[in-house]
Amino acid sequence: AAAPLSSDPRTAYVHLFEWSWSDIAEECENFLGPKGFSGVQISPPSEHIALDNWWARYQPVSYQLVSRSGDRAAFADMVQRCNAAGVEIYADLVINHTAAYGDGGVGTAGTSWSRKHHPMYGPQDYHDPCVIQNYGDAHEVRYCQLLTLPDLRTGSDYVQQTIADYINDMVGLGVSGFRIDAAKHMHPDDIAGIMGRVDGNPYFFSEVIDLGNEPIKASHYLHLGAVEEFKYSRDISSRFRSRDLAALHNFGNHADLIPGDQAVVFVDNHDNQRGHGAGGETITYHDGALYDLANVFMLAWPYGYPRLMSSFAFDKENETEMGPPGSAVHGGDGLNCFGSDWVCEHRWRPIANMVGFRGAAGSAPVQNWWAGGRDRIAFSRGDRGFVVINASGDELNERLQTGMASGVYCDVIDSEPENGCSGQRITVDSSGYADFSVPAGGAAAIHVNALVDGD
Ligand code: QV4
Ligand code: CA
Repeated sequence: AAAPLSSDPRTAYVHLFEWSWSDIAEECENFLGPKGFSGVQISPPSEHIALDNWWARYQPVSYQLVSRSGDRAAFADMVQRCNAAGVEIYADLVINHTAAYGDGGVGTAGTSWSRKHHPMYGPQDYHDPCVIQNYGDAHEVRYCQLLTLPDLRTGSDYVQQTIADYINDMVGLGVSGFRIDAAKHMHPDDIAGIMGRVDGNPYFFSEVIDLGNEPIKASHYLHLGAVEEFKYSRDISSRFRSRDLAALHNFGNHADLIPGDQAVVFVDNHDNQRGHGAGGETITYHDGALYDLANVFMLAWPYGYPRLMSSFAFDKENETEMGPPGSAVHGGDGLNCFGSDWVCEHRWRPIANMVGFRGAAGSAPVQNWWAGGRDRIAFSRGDRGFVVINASGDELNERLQTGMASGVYCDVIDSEPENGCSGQRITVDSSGYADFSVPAGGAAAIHVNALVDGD
């Protein structure tokens, strides 16, 4: 049941990693809706092992909607309020396995569990034990355990129906889509069997880490919906790290990547920002302005459905397992972002305002491509918007063809168009040219919905 994205008005969504349901509800109303975000990926909502580490969320104990992020009532309230703000909720579905850590305990809803003994499952519902060692063996990847996580018999009618009941419970509450965690570790036919039991037509996207060197490919999952394109994450980081922007002129447009209308794209995710999953040279919030630039490019470029990462702060060397801060994001003193334990990358102005750019650009094609050396680029999206990215160490001063109608536009990287545009303004002349001064490591962007003064 693939919901095609090409004709949808979806712009970009944000993974509010480990945010509470009440914080997400407020963020939908106060920020995401007004700024034109189309969705939120939430942390896995089911009961999980009681452990402070973030990865506890990926060890389900039961399918009750009672987690560190909140209880069922808070979950239902979030979904309803986000939907009312025009923001879809995408739940992270951990269905390949159940809990392992400590071999038993009491979950976040108070459920006692032990290995392969849960309210909804018994030992008969799991594959025979073996541990994945060789990612070159597709059968092993699917029928053996990821780490020590007991591997569900996802081909069985009972397991498929139990998982579908969990999904349908959330669909009934208004959830619009689902990330299929560890999809690589389930046969596509098993996932299709689950989807065949699902109500409605939610938006599914599969996590299949395919960097081209394993037998299981992202393309094997495209008939099920969208797929997270990890090659995009790898390539955008390597281009921006090496300041090789001129090479981006055809980005995403080669046979190696999955079709853009089925690709979920991102600079970093909750795994590779901390060296789990496919990591390496991934650019993250730790990289500061370079992270802004990579996200500005992603949001301006017409390939895939962009997912922004919104992190909590951690020390890259010593805190990769650490769980979220105890404090709320929306506390008594207002928003607890910026310089706090919540990083809120999605609120960094260049990133946040480029979501509006993406909405304004719609399906307009890339035109007016300009490259000034390797590390400075600019392009338009038809006559809907124009962006300049300067990854060099020097200020950029250029007169460029924007492809846009004449007028005075707000530079949305520099200020808020909806608040009178206190920052830099860009004047496009009657032949489409404008003068740009862009600081070293900075960007500038204008679009049709940020017109201060038309002719
Ligand atoms: C450990 C040892 C074992 C040992 C065992 C003893 O590693 O060798 O035998 O303890 O109990 C956690 C711990 C891990 C622990 C395991 C079992 O980190 O050390 O085993 O639990 O208790 C997240 C984390 C994992 C975490 C897991 C479950 O990244 O570290 O494991 O949650 O809590 C591949 C997959 C891809 C996957 C990626 C990380 O193809 O699907 O690895 N990505 C997704 C999620 C990811 C999540 C999972 C899958 C699992 O994005 O966040 O893993 O649901 O590339
Ligand atoms: Ca499996």
